[in-house]
Amino acid sequence: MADNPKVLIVMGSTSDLPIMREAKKILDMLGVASRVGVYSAHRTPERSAALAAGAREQGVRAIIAGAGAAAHLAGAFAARTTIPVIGVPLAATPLAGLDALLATVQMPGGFPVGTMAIGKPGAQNAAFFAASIVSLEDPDVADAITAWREKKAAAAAAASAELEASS
Ligand code: RP5
Repeated sequence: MADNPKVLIVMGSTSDLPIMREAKKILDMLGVASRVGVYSAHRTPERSAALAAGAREQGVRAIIAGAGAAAHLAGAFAARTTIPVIGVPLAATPLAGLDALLATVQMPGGFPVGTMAIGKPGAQNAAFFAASIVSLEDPDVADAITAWREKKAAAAAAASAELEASS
């Protein structure tokens, strides 16, 4: 666990971890210090509120909040801090994440939650988005994002060259 995390990754339950772990992997790969924890908006509201309220003075630059069902975790964090909050809706009920998506994205004006896609791609993009925020003051992180994209571009071009050569 990082001592001075730039990004907090919070989730409503340990059942969210298999997906939210994807965000941690991306941040580690980009060299962004992060901290992961379970902070429920309804099971542990005071604990969650305290983390949100203290985040700015601890140097945190973005908070990623993943939750399923009537997902109010990201909104609860956005209510208590003015640093960017990024929401990841998770599939935890028979509604397959649509419930969490609508709950996360439909924040009233003034309390924004930058809402990503449902599930794994959302967790991954939440990490890239948080890293982009950190990159505004850390050129090494900007370089790491660029290097990752260049690697992906090279892999796509190589795959195409192989396909074209064999067709
Ligand atoms: C939400 O309820 C959590 O974020 C999780 O996605 C969902 C189910 O939680 P558990 O019952 O698995 O703990 O608060």
